[in-house]
Amino acid sequence: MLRDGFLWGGAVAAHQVEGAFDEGGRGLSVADVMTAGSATEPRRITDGVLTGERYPNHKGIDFYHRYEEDLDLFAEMGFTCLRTSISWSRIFPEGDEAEPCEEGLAFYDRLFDAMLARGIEPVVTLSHFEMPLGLVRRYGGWTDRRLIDLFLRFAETCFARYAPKVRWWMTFNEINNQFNTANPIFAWTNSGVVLSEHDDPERTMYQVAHYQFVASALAVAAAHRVDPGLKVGCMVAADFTYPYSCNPSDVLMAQDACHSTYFFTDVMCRGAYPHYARRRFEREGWELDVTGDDLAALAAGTVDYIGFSYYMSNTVRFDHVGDISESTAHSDEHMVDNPYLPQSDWGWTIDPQGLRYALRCFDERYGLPQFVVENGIGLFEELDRDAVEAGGWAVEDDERIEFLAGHIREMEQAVDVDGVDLVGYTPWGCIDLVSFTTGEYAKRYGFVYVDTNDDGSGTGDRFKKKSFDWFKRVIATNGADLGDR
Ligand code: P53
Repeated sequence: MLRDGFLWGGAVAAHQVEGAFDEGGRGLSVADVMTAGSATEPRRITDGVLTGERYPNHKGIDFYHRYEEDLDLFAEMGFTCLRTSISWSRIFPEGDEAEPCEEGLAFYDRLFDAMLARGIEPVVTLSHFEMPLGLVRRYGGWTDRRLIDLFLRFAETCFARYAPKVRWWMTFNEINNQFNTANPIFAWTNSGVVLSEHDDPERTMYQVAHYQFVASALAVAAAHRVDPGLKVGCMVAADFTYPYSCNPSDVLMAQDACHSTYFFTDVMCRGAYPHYARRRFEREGWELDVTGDDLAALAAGTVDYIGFSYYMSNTVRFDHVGDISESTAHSDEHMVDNPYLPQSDWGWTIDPQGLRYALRCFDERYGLPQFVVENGIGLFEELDRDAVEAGGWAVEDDERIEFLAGHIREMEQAVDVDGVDLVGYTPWGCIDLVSFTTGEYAKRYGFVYVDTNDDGSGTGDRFKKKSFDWFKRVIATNGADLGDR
């Protein structure tokens, strides 16, 4: 049984839903210079906003203006929480102003008040893939140590303003994703860095990660100074890696691959660098900019819980070397398809048991509370207008219901059988939004369909899918009725 008061909801991020990119005094963010792509064509990062290019995040799903209506739908499903992020450039348009933008702060006051009025608790990520572009232009993003203080100013401003309304926080979304060197948008959105422009991209990655660790730890301590009851978590992408076979070379390679997640959780949960990382820095001869004060800050700012996204598992085979340049699914040349598991239309492996595996891995290693803050499947879907006219569902998304039910069942096993301390579950893209990796509307995740298409057509109106009623029942029974059997 999931605990009483288990947090059921959904997850979105400011840049993928809000739109209104130039309203309310907002400055440009790194997400505003990413073009639209597709499953086969990568998004590009342009030098500023160029005419003739299409930037889907400028419009999102217009949540900035339509959030009341969306929150009504979430409340109807019975959400007890909603995860979203604060657009940093709404609060500090260029990133380094001395004072925050009151209009931006007021928007999130209205949004959080509207959630609370409906019994929906806000769960907030400070930096979800969108730092102010000004910080990239003037500081080179997170390669500059001064970003620590600028982030802290942003974090402290948010804690002080919203503490009574927002109890659950996370610092950096999927902080480990920037180690995915196959696709430049990861380091760009996390850190404002184009890794290929650096002589030693890996060293640069570790340096920016270090500054973010310090910033995150200082933010945890700052939140607790404002109110010891605030819960601040890390947020990592928990796509763990399996060995392709019982060949010990595959097993060791998979263990190494898991370090790309553990490296981040080790530092943020334990407050110190793990041995394997320090050895690596020595071996490579990297003299990273790490001070004694930094290390003290890490130790004093360990997180209260582990927030993580789970979409898929990975599999590696030591004697396989593949071409990953065109792949949105494989981020490492040793990755192979798992012969036991199906895949989504975007090549993402479907593996419900992998969620239980992730929960157990974190529990055994840290024993901290956990929060599944993203999980879901992107599908191609079409609005069934006739069905809607007849009072039915916009889409019969049985595949999504099956996917989510399977994952919730494994999550319940992790709680009931394995004793994992699980706080809540917020499926990704509870309302259709702009995909991060491809910039498409066509990759849909929602319980709610949004009538906006990649060719610019659509009314922007919202419609319930079959999964809407299904998830409502799941929440009403606290996960007992998964309705798929
Ligand atoms: P989209 C993997 C690869 C890319 C992004 O992704 C990811 C992950 C998860 O391990 O991150 C999250 O929209 C991210 C969201 C994003 C979501 O996955 O490309 O936190 O912002 O939208 C889904 O299908």
